Amino acid sequence: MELMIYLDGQWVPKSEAKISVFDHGLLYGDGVFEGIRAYKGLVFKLKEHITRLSESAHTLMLEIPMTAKEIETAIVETLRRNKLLDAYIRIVVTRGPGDLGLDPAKCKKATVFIITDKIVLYPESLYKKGLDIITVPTVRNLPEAVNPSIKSLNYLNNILAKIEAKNSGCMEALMLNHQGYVAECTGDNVFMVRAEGAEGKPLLLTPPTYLGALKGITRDAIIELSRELAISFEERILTRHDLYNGDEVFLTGTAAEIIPVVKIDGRKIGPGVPGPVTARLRKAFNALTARDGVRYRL
Ligand code: PXG
Repeated sequence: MELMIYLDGQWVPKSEAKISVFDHGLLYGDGVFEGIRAYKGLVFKLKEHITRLSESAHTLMLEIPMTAKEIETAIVETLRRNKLLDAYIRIVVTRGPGDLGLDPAKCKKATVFIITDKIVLYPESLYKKGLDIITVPTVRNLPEAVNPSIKSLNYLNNILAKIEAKNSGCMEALMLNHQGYVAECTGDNVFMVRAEGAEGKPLLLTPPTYLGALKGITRDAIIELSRELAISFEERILTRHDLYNGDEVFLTGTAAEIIPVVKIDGRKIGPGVPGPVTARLRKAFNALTARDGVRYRL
């Protein structure tokens, strides 16, 4: 059976799911999106993703022609039609078809589509071995320009960083902000763990998102889980030096979930193997995705 795609209120086979070449999502990257996951019939953090989609659209003054409830129903129905219990969900809202000028006022109606499919970002072996990442020259977008908190269709900043990492033989890029502080990776937030204080208890750290990062929903989930597991947590401005000298580093994102990092710019992180705090958080995250979410049946 061909994959069914939700497109502007209807479900159409993948081969027929087409949008106009005049759509400003394509002409200008004018639009917003979300990447969501379903685990065994539970859509993880669906409300949070819809809220972020609405907030991104609000900032762009892009009117989504659906209510939050309608979006939720359309997502679940797309999963059902494709008989998917475990899936990666992509919802995209573009400015819609207009003319060749960039004025969004010429676009009369937003285009909405939903794809439900599978995604494999990194091979399973890398979750056991850990990633080797590299800092790239392209800095993360300035919040004063295109704020990284907007999950827009304009991903060239991240794509340039990804190209630079791959040119250097790494699968992922560490992006700094314009001041040289750690921002995030191309599709993931960054965390580190280090022993601090007299007792040397592990402290979990991640940079504040105002430095130039997406407010990741996986990031929020990890912060929530650190509380449950009584792991101390702090948002802190971080440099590359801080990361190099961490005991553990890991990345979080809907697609990648929790993936350990064992090398940055040639520097081994801790002993150079995935660490125990990362392992505990990964386990807790897997348990969370197995119990928490919007339930649906096929
Ligand atoms: N930073 C950026 C720039 C992202 O794009 C994250 C952080 C993590 O956010 P969440 O809310 O997912 O924890 C993202 C999300 C892909 C893909 O196709 C990328 C993301 C999500 C889904 C798919 O590479 N990035």
